[in-house]
Amino acid sequence: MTLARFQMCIGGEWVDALSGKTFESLNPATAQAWAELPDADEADVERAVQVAQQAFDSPAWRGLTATARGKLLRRLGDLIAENKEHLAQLESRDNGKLIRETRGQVSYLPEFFHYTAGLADKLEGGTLPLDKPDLFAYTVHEAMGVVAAIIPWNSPLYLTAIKLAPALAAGNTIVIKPSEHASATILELARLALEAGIPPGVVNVVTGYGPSTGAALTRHPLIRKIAFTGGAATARHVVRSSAENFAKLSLELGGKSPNIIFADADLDSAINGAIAGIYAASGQSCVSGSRLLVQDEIYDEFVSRLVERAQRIRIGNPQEDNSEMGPMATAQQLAVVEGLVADAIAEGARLRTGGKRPANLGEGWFYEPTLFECDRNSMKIMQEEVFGPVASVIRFKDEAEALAIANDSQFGLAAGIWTRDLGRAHRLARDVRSGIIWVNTYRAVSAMAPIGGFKNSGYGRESGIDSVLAYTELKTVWINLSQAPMPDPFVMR
Ligand code: TXE
Repeated sequence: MTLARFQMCIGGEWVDALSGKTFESLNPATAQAWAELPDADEADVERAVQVAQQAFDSPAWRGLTATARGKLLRRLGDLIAENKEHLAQLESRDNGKLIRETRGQVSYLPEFFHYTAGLADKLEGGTLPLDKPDLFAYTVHEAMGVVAAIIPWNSPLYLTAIKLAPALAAGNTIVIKPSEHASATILELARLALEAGIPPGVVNVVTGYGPSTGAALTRHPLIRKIAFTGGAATARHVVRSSAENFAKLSLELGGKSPNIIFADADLDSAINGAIAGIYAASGQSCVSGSRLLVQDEIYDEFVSRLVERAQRIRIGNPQEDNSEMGPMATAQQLAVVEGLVADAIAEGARLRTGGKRPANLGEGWFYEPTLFECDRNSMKIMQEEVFGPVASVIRFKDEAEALAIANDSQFGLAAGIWTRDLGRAHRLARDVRSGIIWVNTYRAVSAMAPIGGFKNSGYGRESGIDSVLAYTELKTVWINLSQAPMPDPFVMR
C-alpha cells in the first residue's frame, strides 16, 4: 500500500524536516502504516518558533484589530464546517476513533471558533479607582507571544481547537506539536487556517516525537505559554522545560473519574451514562467515568445489566457506521491496558467481563469492554488511570461513603452523579473535588463550559468565557496627572 505523504506547515509553507527524516503513522484498526510524516528535530522547531515570533511582531498580524481577528476565526470555523466529512474520516483513520464519534466532534468543532471569535474584541481592561489623586491607572490584556500547543492522540482536533481559538483571539501566534500517533487532521487544520486568511506564520505545525520535537519546542526560550494535554509523566517534563524561561502553563492530564449511581436514579439512564462514561471512545477519554460507585440496594441488578450491555457492544472497524467501539489508538496503549488488567487480577479484583482482546478482528489494537468488581478503593485499578475500556465498580451504603470514595483519588477532573434527589445532587456537586460535575448525564461538552481539573488532573481551564484571558498578559499603565515636579525620588509613591 502506498503511504499518504504529509508535510509540516511552517510560515505558511509546506515543508519536510531539514534532515529529510520521516516517521510512519499507523492505522489502529489494522496496525498497518498508512501515512508518512516529517520527523522534526531541534533545527525545524527553531525555524518554526522564529517564524512564529516574526509573525507575532509583524504588522500583518499585530496590526489587526481584535474584531478583525475574530472575523478570521469565524471564517476558520465556517471552513471546518465545509470540510467536516473529510476531517472526520481522516481523524478516524489516524487514531481509530469511531466515525460516528469523529463526525459528531467535527460537526461541533466550528462552535469553538465561532464562540471564541465573539470574545476576541471583548477583552476589556479596567480603570482603577486609585487612592492616589495625582495618578491615573488602567489595565490592558495583551497577547503573550508564541504559544506552544502539545496535543495527544485521543481527540486531536477538539483538543487543538480549545487551544488554538483562544490563543489567536488574544493575538498570539502558535506552534502546534500534534501526537506522533495522530497528526494528520492538525495539518489539515493549518491548511484551513491559511485558507481562512490567517497570515502565514501565525499557525505552524511541527510533527515528530515527544522527547525530541516536543521537548525542543517546550524548552525554547521564545515560548511564552505552553498549553498541554496528555499524561502526568510527560507533563512533569513539560513543567521542567517551562522552568527555563518561566513560560505560563496549562495542563490537562486526565483522571479516574467517579460515576456515582444512587438507588433512586433512573436506572436505564444511569446504565447508558455508565456505558458512555467508560466504553465510548474505548475509554480513551480524559473524562472517562472509570470508577463506578453503585449503591447497595441496586448494586447486583445494576452490575448484571451493565455486564449484559457491555457484552452486546459491537466492536469493529471504527470507520463502519454500526461499530460501537473501535480499537486502542496505539499499540503502547494496548500494552498499558493489558498490564493494568493483569495487575488488577493479581490484586484480587473480580473480572466480570472482558479482560482480553476479541477474536477475529485481525491485527488491530482492539480490546473488549472490561468490568472489574472491587472491594476496596485502594486497589490499583481503582486508583490508576487505564485510558482504555476498563471500568471498576465498587458498592457504597450511603451518601457519606460515596463522597469519601469519590474524593479518595489523586485525580479530580470529572464526576457523574445519578439521583432524583435534588438536595443530594447539589450537596455532592459542592463537595466532590473535581473540575466538572455532571448530574444525570455524562461526557457533555460545550464551547461555553470550562474544562480542567483539580489535584493531579492539572491546572488551568480551557473553553468558556475566560479561556481567552488565559492567553494574555495583564499590563497596568500609570499616568501622572500632576503638573508639579516629581516628588522625593527616594520614596515610593
Ligand atoms: O501521552 P503523552 P501518551 C494519559 C493516558 C495515557 C498516558 C500516556 O493515561 O496512558 O497519558 O499517553 C508529547 N516534551 N493521557 O504517551 O506522552 C507527545 O508527543 C514535550 C491523557 O500518548 O502525554 C504528545 O504530542 N512533549 C490524555 C503529547 O506530549 C512531549 C490524553 C501527549 O503525549 C514529551 C492522552 C516531552 N518530553 C493520554 N513527551 C488526556 N488528558 O486526555 C511526549 N510529548
